[in-house]
Amino acid sequence: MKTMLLVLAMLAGAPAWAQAPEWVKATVVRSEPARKLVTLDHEAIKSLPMEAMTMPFKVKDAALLAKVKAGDKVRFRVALQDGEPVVTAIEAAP
Ligand SMILES: [Cu+2]
Repeated sequence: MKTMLLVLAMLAGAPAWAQAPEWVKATVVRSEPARKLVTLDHEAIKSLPMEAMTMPFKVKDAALLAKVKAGDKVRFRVALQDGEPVVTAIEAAP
């Protein structure tokens, strides 16, 4: 029982990014792995929320940008970290 309560307490305290956020469609405008930045022309992001726009995003890891380049149609996941949107996943649109 103690273990169960501990698990529940951990789940309740889990940060927002632990819940898989939605995939959002976008077109890559500029990819800058050296700066851990990617500029995306993105659709509306319900989870933030944010309307469709073109803007630069920080990426969690520069390696995420290894397979994307300007002009690519992609889908990505974004989460708030310290109140700032950060791309946590990005891949070619299916
Ligand atoms: Cu935006």
